[in-house]
Amino acid sequence: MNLPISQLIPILCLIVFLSSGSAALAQNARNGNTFQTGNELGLPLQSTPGTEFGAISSNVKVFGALNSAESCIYDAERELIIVPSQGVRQTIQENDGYISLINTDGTVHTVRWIGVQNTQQRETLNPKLVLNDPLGSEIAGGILYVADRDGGTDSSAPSIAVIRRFDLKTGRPLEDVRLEDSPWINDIAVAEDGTIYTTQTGDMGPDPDPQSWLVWKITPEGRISIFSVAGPIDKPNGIAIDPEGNIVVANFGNHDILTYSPNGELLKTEKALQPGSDGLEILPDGTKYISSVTHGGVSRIRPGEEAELIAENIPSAASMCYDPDNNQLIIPMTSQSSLAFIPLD
Ligand SMILES: [Ca+2]
Ligand SMILES: [Ca+2]
Repeated sequence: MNLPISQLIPILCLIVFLSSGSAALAQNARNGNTFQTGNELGLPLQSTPGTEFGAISSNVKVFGALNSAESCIYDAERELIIVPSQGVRQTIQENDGYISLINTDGTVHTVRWIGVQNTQQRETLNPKLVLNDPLGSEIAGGILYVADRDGGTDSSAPSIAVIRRFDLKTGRPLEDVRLEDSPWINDIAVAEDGTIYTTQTGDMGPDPDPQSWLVWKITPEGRISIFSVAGPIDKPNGIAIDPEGNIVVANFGNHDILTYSPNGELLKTEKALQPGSDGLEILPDGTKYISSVTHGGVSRIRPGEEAELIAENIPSAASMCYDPDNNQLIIPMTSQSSLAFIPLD
């Protein structure tokens, strides 16, 4: 073919256009569908281009939304309670966890904020969304942290602890932290400098190995190490940072509530009124609230005082959170897929 240059230019332009178009298509296929959060209650449930969202009428109150929720965390910016649901076990269905936004009166704001997509749709998202069996949750530095795990789908797929991170504003998944040497983690706390502490409750059956009871530390640079193992640590569950920046651990295995300095020195041992601790919340004045997941009571320990029970017989009282705007504790009752609210005085 011997064409004059004036005829070649449009053909070359067309080739460039087509090749850039196919490159864009390939890029889109690689990137998958854009990650989106779910809408608050209304229609449509998920943002759809070209469709206007209509919020549910203000005279409609909705309750429910949860499925085996183990923890909650108060989002002071939104004035909403963030609640991760585990869904079913890994052996039944992977990646079915989701995160709800609950109003402070217990009504539902958003059933599925993170995790509006089904398992198959999540595979194609960019960034990809994975939320398997989320347990403890925490907010720090504009990031939502959730203790989760991968694997555990059958005996050939070992369970590995993973800390999921999400941008608190947009809900977009950020980089995970994988703890290759831990099968699963329970609760999570983040210090002011960004250091993450997380509990590995470990062996709970007869003849347990105390070396499996430990607290992990992850530096802001991502270095993973053991903060504390065995000793006074007995099946650690709840973890929180106190107003002095110390690390407080609630043992599931006995009554002890342990306070450690950031360099790992045991500073104080207090006692909850019941063993089986799960939830641990520390208020700005240093008052500790501890829920027993096995005995159903909530212990309050005011600084320098003995523990007192402020509520009893709450079924599977797990990793609670505190709402300072309404001065109330919120307790996920995992086995009941419900939230308990306790106004404080
Ligand atoms: Ca699940
Ligand atoms: Ca817990």
